[in-house]
Amino acid sequence: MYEGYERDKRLVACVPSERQLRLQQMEFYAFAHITVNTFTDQEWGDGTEAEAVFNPKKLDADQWVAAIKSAGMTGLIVTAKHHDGFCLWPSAYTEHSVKNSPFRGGKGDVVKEAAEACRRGGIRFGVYLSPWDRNCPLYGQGKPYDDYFCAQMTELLTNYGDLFCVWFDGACGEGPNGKKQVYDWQRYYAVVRQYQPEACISICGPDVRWCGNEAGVTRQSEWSVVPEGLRLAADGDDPATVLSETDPELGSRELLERAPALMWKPAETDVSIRPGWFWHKKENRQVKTVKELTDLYLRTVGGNSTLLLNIPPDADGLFSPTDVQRLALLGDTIRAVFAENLAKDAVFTASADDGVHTAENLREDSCDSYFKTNDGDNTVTVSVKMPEMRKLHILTLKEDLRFSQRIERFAVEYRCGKGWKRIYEGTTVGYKKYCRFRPVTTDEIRILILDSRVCPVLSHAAVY
Ligand code: FUL
Repeated sequence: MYEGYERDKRLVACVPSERQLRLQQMEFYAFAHITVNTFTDQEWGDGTEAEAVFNPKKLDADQWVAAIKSAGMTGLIVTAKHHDGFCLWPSAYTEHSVKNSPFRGGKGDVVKEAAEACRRGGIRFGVYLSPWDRNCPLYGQGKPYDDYFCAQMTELLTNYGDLFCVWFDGACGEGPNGKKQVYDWQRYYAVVRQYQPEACISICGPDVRWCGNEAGVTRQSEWSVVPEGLRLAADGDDPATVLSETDPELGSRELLERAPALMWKPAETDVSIRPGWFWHKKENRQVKTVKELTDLYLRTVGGNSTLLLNIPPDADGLFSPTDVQRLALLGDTIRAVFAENLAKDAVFTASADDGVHTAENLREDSCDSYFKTNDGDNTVTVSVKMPEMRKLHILTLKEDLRFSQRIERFAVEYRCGKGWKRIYEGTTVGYKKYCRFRPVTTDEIRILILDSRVCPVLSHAAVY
């Protein structure tokens, strides 16, 4: 038995659940932040807003879905209840909802309209819920609030079809003298699992973790295997003793070796297309450019994270023209970049394999086949030989996550005359890595896996 066997066993056993894998494969999906804030020009409502302010007269969730799909996104998460406690659906448990607003004459249900539009459009639907509720008088009383929260959640989990995600926000701005509610998380999770076993419980939940910032900043090494017990840092935590989502080294060997147990928890990057999460007229000229969005997409989806991009509906209930246009152009750009895999007809060879899973398995982006070296063999070189000279600027690599996440360091080189030139150096791969480099014209590239925690298992390689 080789050294490190015990550590490897732990790592190899740490793999995604079916629901985690499904969400990862969705890659890129949308957030839509809308509530009373859209009408009061706030980012955080305080719960005293009159229901009467909520009136998105032209709300058209099909317009949202069309724009979302034009960018290539696969799902939508709507803020069913934000910190202000206003419910976008006619909850039976509070008066603070759409039912007492002028929206659709008090007969409206934004959650329903969004869920149905997603179904019509063939994309997945999910809900955002803020446990912090600044309107509910029970907030801070413990179980009575948990009862209220679970009852509302049950409405959302049972009346709107299949959900791909329940997104629990961790924010709470009560401050030192504010109300203190100790959430019964285990109970919340049990309710979600009972009614929507396929849904991921994200952020304040076991399935998906926050990337650690809201600015679209990505880590160079993004790991889905992280120490168990990782959590959002709370007020009063000693940063030296709490491992939080914001730790830049999350998932490093050092941290894993110290961790009593490991867990699979992939990163999600949540970021808004505008400076704020909610729509503000004054930000109409601050919509992220197509260049910024493309870069964000390539860094996140191609950096072992999913991308959750927020597009806030305006006071009419529509995505603004600029946002709609940027999304369509983003989709066009992504489709153009990945239009043709130039390694489709290449010959794949490797310096070694395990005798069964050869490098040829890298050609198809498929979950059924993979390339693997022998146990204990943590470095390998894979060559991709094309039938002619081609101009390339991106290499896509994917690990087969059913075998955990293993690669720690790699490089990419291209044939240049009789020699090789290095064009890229990377660390983690994970679900997907987009290696971007200045365009080169060549007929062969090679991928050098320079270090891996356990023998590498790759599922796909492609060039564009
Ligand atoms: C944060 C909230 O405070 C923001 O308003 C927004 O909903 C963002 C996605 O999460 O914690």
